[in-house]
Amino acid sequence: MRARFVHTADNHLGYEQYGVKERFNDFAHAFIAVVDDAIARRADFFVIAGDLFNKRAIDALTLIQAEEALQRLRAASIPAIAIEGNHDRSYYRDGVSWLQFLCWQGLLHLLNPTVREGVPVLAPWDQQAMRGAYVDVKGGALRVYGLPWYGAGTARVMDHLAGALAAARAEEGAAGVQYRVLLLHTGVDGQLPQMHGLPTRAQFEPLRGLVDYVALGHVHKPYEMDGWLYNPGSTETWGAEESAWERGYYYVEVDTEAEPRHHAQHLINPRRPFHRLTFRVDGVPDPSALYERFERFCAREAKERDLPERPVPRMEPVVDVALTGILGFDNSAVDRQRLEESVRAHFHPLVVRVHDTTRDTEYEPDVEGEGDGRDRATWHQLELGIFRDLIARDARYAPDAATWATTLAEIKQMALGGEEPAAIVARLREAHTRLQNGAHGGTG
Ligand SMILES: [Mn+2]
Repeated sequence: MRARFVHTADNHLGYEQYGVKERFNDFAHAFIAVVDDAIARRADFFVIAGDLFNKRAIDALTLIQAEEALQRLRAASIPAIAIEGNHDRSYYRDGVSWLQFLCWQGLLHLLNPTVREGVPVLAPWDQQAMRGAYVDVKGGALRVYGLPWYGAGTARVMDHLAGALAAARAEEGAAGVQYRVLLLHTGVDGQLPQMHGLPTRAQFEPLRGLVDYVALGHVHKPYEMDGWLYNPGSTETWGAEESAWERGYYYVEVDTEAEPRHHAQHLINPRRPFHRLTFRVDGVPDPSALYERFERFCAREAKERDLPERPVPRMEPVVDVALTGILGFDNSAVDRQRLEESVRAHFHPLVVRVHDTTRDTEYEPDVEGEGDGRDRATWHQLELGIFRDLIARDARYAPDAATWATTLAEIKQMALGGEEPAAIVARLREAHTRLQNGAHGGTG
C-alpha cells in the first residue's frame, strides 16, 4: 500500500501579533501555503496535530480563513483530520466549539475518543456524533488515530491508549489496516528547557510497534526522533524566539512494502521574515552615543542578513529588538522612537518592536549563570528568585520560601498551559499539606 500525506501543527489562526492586522493575515497565508502544497502534491489526506486556532473564542474572520483553506482541501477530495490543542480546546460547558462547527460543515474530522475509566474507546469516526478515535483512509488500509490535549494527564492516557491498541491489534489486522498514524498534541520532554511537564521519550515507548508514525504538535521548535516521532514546528512565528528555528510541515510518503515504511520530508513553508536582534548597551555613556551605535548596529545587521533593497509586498519583515546589558544612564532618557527609526531605515519592516530589558547598576538580581534576560530559562531563574524574596517577607512561609517559590512557578505554568482550575487547586493543596507536615514549628 502506498499513500502520501501532509502533517502540520500549531498554525495559530487568529493571532494578531503586536496588534497588527497584517500579522493576523500572515498566520492564514502560512496555513494556506501548506494546504496548497498538499493539493499540488495530491496528498491522500491532511493532518493537523493541534492548535489550528490561537484560541477557542475565535472571531468571524478567523473562521472564514479556516473555512477558505479547508474548502480547498475538500474540493480536492483530501480529508482533513485534526485534534484539539491546548490553545483551541473546548470545554464541555462551552457546548459546540468552532472546530466542531467545521466538522458539522464536513470540512474536518476532529478526533476525540470517548474515555471510559481512563481508557480511550477505539471507535471509528461518527459524523453524526462528531467524534471518534480514528478515521480510515486508503480504503481502510491506513488508519489515523488521534488524542486531544490532555495536559498533565498525557503520559497516563498514552499508556492506556497503548493497551487499547494492543488489544485491538487482531481486529485491526482483520479489517485490513496496514499502517497507522497517531496525532498527539504533546512534545517530548527536553526539547525545550523552558517547557516542563511533557512526557519523556521513554513514556512514548509503549506505543512503539503499535503506530507507525506519531504526528506531534505543541512544541513550536521542529524535531524528529527514531524515524517515528515527528514534530513540524509552527507555520508562522508565534514568539520571537521561534525565528531561529527552521519550522515548517512534513510531506510523508508511505510504502508498506518498503523499508523503512515511510519517508518524511520536512519542508519550510513561505512566511514573513522575522528578525530578532540583540543590542548590548554596556559602556554607552549617554543617549546620543546610544543612537549613534545603534544606527551602526542596524546597518551591520541588515548587511549581514543580505536583505533585498526593498522587500516585496507581504515580505516586509518583523523586527524584534532587545536592548540588553547595563545602561550607564537612566533608561527613561532613551527615545525609543529614534531607535525604531534606525531599524526602519535599514530593514523596511512591517513592524518594529524595541524591548528595553536593560538593567541599571542599582538592582542586580541573583541570577545563576550568564544570560541576557531574553532566554526563558533565565526568566525562570529570575522568577524563582523574585517569588522566593516575596514569600520570605511573610514569616509564616519564610522557612520554606524556596519550596513555595518552586510550587508557585509550577502553578503559574499549569495556568498558562490551560490546566483545569480543579487540577491547579489540587496541586496547591498537595504542596500545602506536604509543607505543613514537613514544617517544624508551623504557625498552625
Ligand atoms: Mn501551539
